[in-house]
Amino acid sequence: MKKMITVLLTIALLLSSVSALAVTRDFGMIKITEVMASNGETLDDSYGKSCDWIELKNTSDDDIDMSGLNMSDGKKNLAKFTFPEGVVLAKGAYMVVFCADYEKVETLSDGTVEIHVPFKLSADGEKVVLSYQDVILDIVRFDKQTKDVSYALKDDGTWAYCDTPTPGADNKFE
Ligand SMILES: [Ca+2]
Ligand SMILES: [Ca+2]
Repeated sequence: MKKMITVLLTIALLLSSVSALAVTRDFGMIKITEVMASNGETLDDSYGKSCDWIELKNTSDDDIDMSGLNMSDGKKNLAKFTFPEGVVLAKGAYMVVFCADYEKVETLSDGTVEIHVPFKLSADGEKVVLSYQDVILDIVRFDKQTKDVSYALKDDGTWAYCDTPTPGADNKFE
């Protein structure tokens, strides 16, 4: 019986170390995939507000602990928002961040994490920047935006206006 318990404990320890390894902080694998700087009817936050939004994707094969990753709308102040402890983006998953001009990170009743960051996106064009410790990891520059048309990453790595926005899902061009 004692041996059995030891074996089970060993398996439990192995499993916990495996799952710990599966959460990385490989921020270079977090990509900006879609941006909307003039949101009218496309997407509301849980308060019913149509804030501008940024879509991120975890392109790695591991879940990523986002804590410490910075986000901004320019290069002068890279850390307008820093992801707090406890935000994990699952492998292959998308996250939509609302650009609301105030900071709030909360878990909704359905278990999803809703993030509002303290800056807005200008429909006249600006940037979205991901960084860690002053190193820029991903940056997207966009020009003038039209209401409810997103600016989205294509499979070939280029960006284009997209009139079929897909916040939180694979980009789609028609
Ligand atoms: Ca701005
Ligand atoms: Ca999308």
